[in-house]
Amino acid sequence: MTSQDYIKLEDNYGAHNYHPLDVVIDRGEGVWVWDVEGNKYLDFLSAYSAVNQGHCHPKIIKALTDQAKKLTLTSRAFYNSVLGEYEKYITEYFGYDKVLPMNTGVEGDETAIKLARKWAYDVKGIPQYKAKIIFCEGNFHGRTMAAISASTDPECKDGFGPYLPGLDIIPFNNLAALEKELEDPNVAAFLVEPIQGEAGVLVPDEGYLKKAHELCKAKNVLLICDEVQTGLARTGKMLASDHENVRPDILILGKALSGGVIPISAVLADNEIMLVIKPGQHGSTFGGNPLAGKVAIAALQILKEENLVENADTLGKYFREEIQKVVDDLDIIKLVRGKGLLNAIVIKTSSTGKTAWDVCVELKNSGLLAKPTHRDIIRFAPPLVITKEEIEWAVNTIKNVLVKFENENTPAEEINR
Ligand code: IF1
Repeated sequence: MTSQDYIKLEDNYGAHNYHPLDVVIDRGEGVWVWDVEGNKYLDFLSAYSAVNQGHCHPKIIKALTDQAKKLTLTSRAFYNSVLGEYEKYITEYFGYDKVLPMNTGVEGDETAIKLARKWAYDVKGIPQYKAKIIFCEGNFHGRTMAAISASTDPECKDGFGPYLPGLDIIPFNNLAALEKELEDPNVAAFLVEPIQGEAGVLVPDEGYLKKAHELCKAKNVLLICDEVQTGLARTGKMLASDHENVRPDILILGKALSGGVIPISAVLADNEIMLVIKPGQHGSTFGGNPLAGKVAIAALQILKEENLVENADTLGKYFREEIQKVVDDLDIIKLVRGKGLLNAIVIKTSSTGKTAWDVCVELKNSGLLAKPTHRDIIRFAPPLVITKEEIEWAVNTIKNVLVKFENENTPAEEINR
């Protein structure tokens, strides 16, 4: 079968809820993937930062296969011989009293919302069902009804109402708006991505998260950080909130918690918050399964053993410096921004007629896989095990594609000058 055959299969039998690039990936190892024709690509998306440790990391695959032969799932109706070990490991790793294990990222967000509401009634004393949670414009927390109710992106949201009440929206990176919203005594929590991923890798002003946390503390409001995308070494710190020495009251992790192997998410908090949820009030068939426990421990160990925080920091700075030179040289690209190895460029679509999609198609043809977000933004997020040489290759590839587009789009009279 050729790539076109596989694409046709998906088109015929799968729901049309995605519009992928025309590449059919068959195999992955570290930062590289191969399509069904055997062409090799550098993965510059990492499954939206799930594959921070690289594709099929041998240590994670060993943890997975060893445990898979022994025990995969018990449900939480019984204890299992891995969960406690994992819970001890992850809580000590991040310095929280307790963890609540789930599967997908959005389940982590749902769990945090439920925790915050329950805490609001049981501990803070907000009148029953009056609790509010503040979100930011441009947020992305997943696809469930709660997450899309909080969304301001019409593409994610429109057509799916009625929406969940009790969610307030304020502009991102705006402390005055937060302060005003916090005047309402019924606010339970502020749920925020330290860097907005889907919005196009928007890095807020320095001090924003720190000050936001202080404002929340003063009003006895919980700070919930969604670090599903920004966490686990991606931005050059273990957590993006570490850049400001902020310790969220509730921390949500996902994606790279499994190194992209199986869906694993986690919500971390201290006893005062976590213990408001009692038996029967929340859970999941697969959450806390022994396979996930072993995989997550391996995935977390790798981040430290392979110095992925430092690598993301160093190579991220290098990447932005090099791409900044391209920004200075070319008209077609407006800017580069990001932290660590979570970066984005903004393409000037108006002047060229080319969209971020066109650039990604050309990058793919040059052996680099990246994904546009919105019309004019391309996210660059390679696995964190990437080397300097591979980053250099990527910079050159990106540069060559942009130069080609710039030249194609230069009007004739300009060339004559
Ligand atoms: C899709 C973006 C990335 C997330 C944050 C929770 C979740 C996500 C901060 C939910 C998920 C993914 C899901 C994917 C596209 C995507 C994405 F483009 F939308 F912004 F990563 F960059 N919090 N993000 O970023 O996690 O339930 O999916 O495990 O198509 O939905 P999930």
